[in-house]
Amino acid sequence: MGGKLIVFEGVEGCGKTTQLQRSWQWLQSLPTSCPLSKVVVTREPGGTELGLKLRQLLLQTEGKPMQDLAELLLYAADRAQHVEEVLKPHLADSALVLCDRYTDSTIAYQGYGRGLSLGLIEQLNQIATSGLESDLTLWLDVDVAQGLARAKGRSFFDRIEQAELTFHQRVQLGYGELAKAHPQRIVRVNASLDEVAVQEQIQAILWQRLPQWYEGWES
Ligand code: T5A
Repeated sequence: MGGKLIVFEGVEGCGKTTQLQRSWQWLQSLPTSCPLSKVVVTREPGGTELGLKLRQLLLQTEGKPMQDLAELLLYAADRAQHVEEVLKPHLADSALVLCDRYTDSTIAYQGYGRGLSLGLIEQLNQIATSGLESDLTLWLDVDVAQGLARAKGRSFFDRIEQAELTFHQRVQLGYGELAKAHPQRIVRVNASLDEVAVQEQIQAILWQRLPQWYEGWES
């Protein structure tokens, strides 16, 4: 595949959606001589029509509590659809794909957060993605309480955001472990700073990676 997959990850309120949009705008603004065919923005859950319905089910606060295993399988279903319908076609078309959350979210949230088997999750991730990994994952690392305070600033606080603090702390621990285990793929960004300072770090990382990915890229 000619394209590259860049994933934005982190705990609630880490600012990934904000930074993904800013990165998209910056990449679009680069001179046309830069060899990027197109830059695409997508997300999990909810990057497809089916995924939007699954996202609604996953984040709604009404009804009986969702079983952890049911939650895991719904995220896997969303991913299986997203990989085939969105990611693979765009990557085959040499796009640079910016994705809000991917496989590491499931390891951090359902594995470290809910305590489900990491081996099972890795197997499911493998099945849902048919082995498609990110080329770069930007882990926006922010203190859990700081992130939740940012998220609380919005009117709607979804089912997962409502989980107890210790759940979010386990998720954060999961991201730390993942970053240690995959130092090439996962790069930590200090997300406790203001939006501009966070974006500067991301641009510096991308500025290093792009010439490695695209022949003829002048940095
Ligand atoms: N999930 C997902 C799983 O459990 N398993 C999985 O496999 C997957 C794929 C939905 C939920 O699904 C879970 C994780 C999530 O709980 P989501 O749509 O990514 O996933 O939901 P959120 O994490 O809630 O994402 P959000 O888009 O809502 O939050 P972000 O991306 O962390 O933050 P953002 O950019 O929207 O910013 C939040 C607020 O902070 C401000 C923004 O203006 C905004 O108000 N902000 C800052 N404030 C100060 N300083 C900065 N640097 C700031 N950056 C942003």
